Amino acid sequence: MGETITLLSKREIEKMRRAGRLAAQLLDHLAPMVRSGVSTLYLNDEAERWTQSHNATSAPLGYHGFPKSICTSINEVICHGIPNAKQILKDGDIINIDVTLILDGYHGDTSRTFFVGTPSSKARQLVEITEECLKRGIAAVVPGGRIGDIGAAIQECAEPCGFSVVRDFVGHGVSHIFHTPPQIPHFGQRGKGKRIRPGMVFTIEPMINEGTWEAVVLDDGWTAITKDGKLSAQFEHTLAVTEAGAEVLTLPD
Ligand code: EYF
Ligand code: CO
Repeated sequence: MGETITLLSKREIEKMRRAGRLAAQLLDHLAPMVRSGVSTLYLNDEAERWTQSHNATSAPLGYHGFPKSICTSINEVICHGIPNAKQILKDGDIINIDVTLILDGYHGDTSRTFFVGTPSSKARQLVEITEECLKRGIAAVVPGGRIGDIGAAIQECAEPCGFSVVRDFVGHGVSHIFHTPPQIPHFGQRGKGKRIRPGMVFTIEPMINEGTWEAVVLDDGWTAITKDGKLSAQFEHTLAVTEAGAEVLTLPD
């Protein structure tokens, strides 16, 4: 028994493709604005303006009461950082920008971690390995395989480098609904978990930490930070399972 995983039709996947492409284009639009001296509220407001101008809406705004249009997670923030006028980017920061937009009723959910100016060598290594973790997770998406294969591939990429995989936040099914089954843990065992089937659409969004994997949520009720205050990085794609493997939906073109 368990929760039902909805398989999307070809028509629905085409709508997810359009939403995913637009979400990736939004990140491309924001990328040159990630500079020292810029506030995270500026990035938020630019994302909101650009999204509306493309006939789409920002899914995070008001979702479970979330107060802004995007998540901006700097340095030790794992995820769900809230944009703020007083939070100014500075040289050496790393920042994850997580966008989800709704186009024609369907969601595109993607994030990248950016460098502000010149990163430390540890920050560069963490961000590069986190992006590689996402690629290895996507490569593990094979019809007939198991969801545990994805997390196992990610753990095998992160942990030999001395990094840890966040447990408390996971990837998710996504469609006309922002978060649906299945959950996609970024840790696990090969051959365990639900079977991966064509028509499934879900995100993989590994959060990889420099130190402990443990997270703490701040008093604002949203912002998750590393328990030891060390760095965290994240990359995310939305993908559709096909007969051949995974089609990444959140590429810019
Ligand atoms: C209920 C939110 C709800 N949740 C998830 C709401 O999947 C996401 N990004 O890839 C994702 C993005 C956002 C999000 C933005 C706002 N929320 C946040 C934190 C806790 C919570 O509990
Ligand atoms: Co997501």
